[in-house]
Amino acid sequence: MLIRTGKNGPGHPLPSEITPRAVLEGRRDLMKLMATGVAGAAVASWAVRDARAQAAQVIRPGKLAALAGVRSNVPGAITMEKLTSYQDITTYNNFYEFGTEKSDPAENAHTLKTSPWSVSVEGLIKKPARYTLEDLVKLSAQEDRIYRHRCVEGWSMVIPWVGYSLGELIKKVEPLGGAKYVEFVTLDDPKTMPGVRSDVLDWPYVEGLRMDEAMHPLALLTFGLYGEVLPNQDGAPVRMVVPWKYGFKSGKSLVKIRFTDTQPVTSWNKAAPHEYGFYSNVNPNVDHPRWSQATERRIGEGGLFAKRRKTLMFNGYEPEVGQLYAGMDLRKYF
Ligand SMILES: Nc1nc2c(c(=O)[nH]1)N[C@H]1C(S)=C(S)[C@@H](COP(=O)(O)O)O[C@H]1N2
Ligand SMILES: [Mo]
Repeated sequence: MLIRTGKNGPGHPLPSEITPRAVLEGRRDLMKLMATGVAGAAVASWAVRDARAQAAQVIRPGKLAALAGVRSNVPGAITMEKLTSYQDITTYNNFYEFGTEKSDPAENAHTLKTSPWSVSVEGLIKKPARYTLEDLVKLSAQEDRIYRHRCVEGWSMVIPWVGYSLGELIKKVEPLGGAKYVEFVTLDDPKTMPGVRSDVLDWPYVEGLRMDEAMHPLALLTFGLYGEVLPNQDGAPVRMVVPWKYGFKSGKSLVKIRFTDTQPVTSWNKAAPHEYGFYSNVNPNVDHPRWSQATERRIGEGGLFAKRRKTLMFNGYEPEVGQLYAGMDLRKYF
């Protein structure tokens, strides 16, 4: 985000073309998970079935029927806007551990080893534990959620995720009175992640939320998209999705969730404190020091001259999350 001079120009979409290798890797992971009985990671529902036809190459209807999931009952968790194509969601990524070009993660993330995987849940809680991915997947019922996704760079997508509210996990581990924040630490493995040898950021990539934000039902612990397990480039095997905040708040490939009494030191805030605040709520009224945040370009909508959309307060989730910030000066706490 700091350095934005992609070969297609900043934020310009790649040609809509499936990356065969990425698709194959995704399929293989799904099969692996199903073999270990963790089929819950991949669920689908009628809500996304039509749009999923776009990704027919990667989907085996027989398997998916057996995995039929549920839509969400969480208010705001489904938008009826047109879904961004599977191709765009899986070839236009930010995942600096695999390079800083939008096309790098789809090309490089096949080296990520997502099994075995575990997530350490620790800090100010009564029940610290290391969860295997399999246990984490089964901890609560998986839901389909269709969220808007707004990157701080000025582009957006609409993505059908699969997961459950992070709050379900938080309740299980019983936070202590002093727990005020949650820190998310993601994988830092120089052997499989070429990008962590660069010094664009201090690794590992760290993000954080205030406890009430983390407990909000829209904050999604995410295992899949488009009814498939997450492709590596989208943060396999487990990531956060916080739809009312800029995309960088949603850490990929999580290995640790830590409960703290002090505000976590987050990667982008540390790298450029005047540009990226801790809160980073989507806010069209507070510009980035180097560009406006008032509008956005929806990936997949036309070419260079497609009309930009107005960015909505809290990315359109103000009815659901506005109360979390009542009385706060959102210019100061950007
Ligand atoms: N570990 C890690 N997580 C990350 C990032 C990253 O570079 N590393 N990029 C963030 C940014 S800037 C965005 S916009 C989203 C992109 O998610 P997507 O590629 O699935 O759309 O991931 C976020 N999570
Ligand atoms: Mo982003």
